[in-house]
Amino acid sequence: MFDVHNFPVPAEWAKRAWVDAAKYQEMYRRSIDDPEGFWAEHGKRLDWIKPYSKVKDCSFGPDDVHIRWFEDGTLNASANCLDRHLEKRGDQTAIIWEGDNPKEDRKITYRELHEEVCRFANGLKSIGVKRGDRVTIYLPMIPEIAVAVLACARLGAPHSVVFGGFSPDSLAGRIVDCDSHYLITSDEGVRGGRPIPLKANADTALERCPDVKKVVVVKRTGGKVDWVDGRDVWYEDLVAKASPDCPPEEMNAEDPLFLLYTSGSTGKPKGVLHTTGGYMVFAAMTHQYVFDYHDGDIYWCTADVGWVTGHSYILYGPLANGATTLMFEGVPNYPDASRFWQVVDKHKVNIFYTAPTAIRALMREGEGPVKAASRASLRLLGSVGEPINPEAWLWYHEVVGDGRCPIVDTWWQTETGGIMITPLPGATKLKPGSGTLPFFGVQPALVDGDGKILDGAADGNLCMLDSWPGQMRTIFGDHERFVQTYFSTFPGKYFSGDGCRRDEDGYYWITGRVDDVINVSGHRMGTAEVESALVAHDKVAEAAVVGYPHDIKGQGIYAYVTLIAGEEPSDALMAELRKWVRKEIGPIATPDLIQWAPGLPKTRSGKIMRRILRKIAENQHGALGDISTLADPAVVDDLVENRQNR
Ligand code: 6R9
Repeated sequence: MFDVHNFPVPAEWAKRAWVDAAKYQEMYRRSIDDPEGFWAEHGKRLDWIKPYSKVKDCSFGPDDVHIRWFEDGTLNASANCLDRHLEKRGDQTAIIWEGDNPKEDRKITYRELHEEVCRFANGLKSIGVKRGDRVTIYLPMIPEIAVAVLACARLGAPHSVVFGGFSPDSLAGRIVDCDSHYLITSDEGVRGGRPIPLKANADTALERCPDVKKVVVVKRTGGKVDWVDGRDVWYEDLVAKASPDCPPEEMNAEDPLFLLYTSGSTGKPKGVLHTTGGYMVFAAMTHQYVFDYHDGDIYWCTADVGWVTGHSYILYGPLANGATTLMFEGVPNYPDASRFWQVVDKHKVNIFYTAPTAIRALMREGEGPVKAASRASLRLLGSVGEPINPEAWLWYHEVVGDGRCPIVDTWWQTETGGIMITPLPGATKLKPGSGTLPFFGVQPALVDGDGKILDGAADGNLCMLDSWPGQMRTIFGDHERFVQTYFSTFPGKYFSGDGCRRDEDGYYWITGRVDDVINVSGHRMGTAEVESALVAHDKVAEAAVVGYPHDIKGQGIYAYVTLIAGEEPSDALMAELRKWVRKEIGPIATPDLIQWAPGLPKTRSGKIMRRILRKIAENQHGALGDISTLADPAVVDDLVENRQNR
C-alpha cells in the first residue's frame, strides 16, 4: 500500500557515490557467484600483518556448523583503526565528543587517540591483563570507552561492553558468564543532566563476582565513590604512569575480538562472539558503502557503544576507514527537543544515523525544534534497530532532511556484525519502510514454516543461505546453543528470528520478530528475562510477558501477573513490581502495562498459550483463534474483560 511512494536516487548521488545502480548489480552478482574472489579482493582493505591465503571455510550444518574467514591471516584491529592512519591523517579528528552538557565537547585526533590507547593498553598490562583475558567495560559515552575498547583489541583481550543502563544484577550475570576478571567503569555517567551511579552499581554487581581482581575507574564527574584498596585503580593514574609505546599483538583472523550479550528467547542472555578479520572487513566495508563515506565527511551515529550499532558504526567501521566519528553522551530531548539538530549544525554533520524510536519521539514535538536549526550540512540519513513505520520515514525525509537526503534503512543484528539489508544511497530507489536490498555477499531467503524456500513476492521467515564475513562465530562457552538457536529451526540455514515480506521488486520488508523476543525502542528484550525477574519477586506466583504496539517505543512490554495465594492486587504493588524489574534488569525492561491475572491460559499439558495473550495485549481479542485446546476457557474471559490496552 505504501509502494506508491517511490523515491528515486537523486541524480547528484548517482554521480558522486561509490556505487550506482549498475555497479551495485555487478558487484552483488560477483559477490554471490564468486564469494572467494570477491572477498579475497575486499579483505585487502585492511592492513594484514601476514596476508591470508584462505578466504572462506563455512558450513551451516546440518552436521558441523563452523564459520571461518581469512583464517590464516594475522592482523590487529586497533592497529587498523589507529596506527595505519598516523602517517596520512595523524592530525585529523578521529572522535568528536559532544557532552551531555551542550557547553562541553572535545576533539581527539588520530595521533592523540593512538597515544592514549597505547598508554591505557600498557596500563591494563600493568594490572595483569593478557591476550585472551575477557575484560568487561561498563562505561558511559565518553571518549574513554573508545580508548578502552581499542586498548583491549590492541592486547588481544576480548572486550565485553555492558550497556550503562543495565542493573548490577545484569552486569554481574554477564561478568560471571564470560569469567571476566577485569572491569572498567567510571565514577558516574551523566545523561539528561542527571548523574548515573555506575561505580556504585559495579560495586553491588561485584559482590556476586569474586573472581574480579581489578576495577579501573574513569573519573567522569568527580562524584563520591566507595573504594576497595588493592582492587580499584584510577584510569588517570594508570595512563599517566604508562609508556606511550605499545606494539599491537599479532592476532589470528579468527581470534576473538569481542563478546556482546544479547537477549534471546530463553531467560539467559547470549554472549555473541565476534572474531577479528572478517568482522573488521565487514564493519569497515559496510560503513563506507552504506553511508557512502568519503574523506572529510562528518559522521554521527547516535547509538550507545553498549549496543552492537555502537561497536560497528561508532567505533570499528568508521575508525578503520579513517573517518571522523561523533560520539554523543546525552539524550535527544536535553536541554530540549532541538538537541540533535543543534549538534548537527554545531559540528557540521553530513551523515546522521539514528533509531526509529527517537524519530517518533521527536516527531511528537512537531517541526519547531527541527526548524530551529539549519541542518544544511546533512546529506544522508540512516535508520536502525526496528522497522520504521512509513509515517516516521516520511517525516524524517521531509522535515529533518528537507526532502534532500536519502534514508538508508539498515536491517541487521548483533549476530550479523554489520549491515545486511539496506539501500545504497547512490544505487537504490527507496520505498518508505523497506530495508530494500541485500548488501554484497548477503543471500537472504524467505522460508515457510516447513523450511521450504519461497520464490518471488512472498512472506516468510528471514534466513541466510550462506555466510558473510561479519557473522558471529559462536555463543561464548556454548557452541551447542549457537547451533540450536540459529541453525536448527531451518537446518542448513541461518535463521534470523525475524519475519519478512518480499515484494514484486525483490525489496525486503521486515515485519518484526517471530520468536519470544520483543523490540522496545530498538532494544532487544527476551520476554523470558522479564518473566523471570517478575517471578523472582516474593509476591508473584507466575508471569507471562508479551509485546504490544506502542506509539513511541515500537513495542511496549505487557505483563500478565498472577500473585501468590493470599496477596491482593493494588496500585502500590503494581508500582513496586515495575520498580523491581527496573532494578533486576534495567530501565529498558520496565513493564508498560501490568494486568493482574487470576490465571493464565494454558493447554492441558501446561503450556502458556502466548498467542492468546498477545492478541489480548494488542486489543485484538475479537480474533483469538482456536482456543479449544485450553484447559480452562473461562480464564480468557476474565483476561479480555480486564485488559489494559484499550
Ligand atoms: C542492529 C541491531 C536486531 C533486531 C533484528 C530486527 C530489528 C534492526 C532493523 C530491524 C527492521 C531494521 N531490526 N534493524 N527491524 N528494520 N532496519 O539493532 O541489532 O540489537 O541485535 O537487534 O532488531 O528484529 O532482528 P540488535
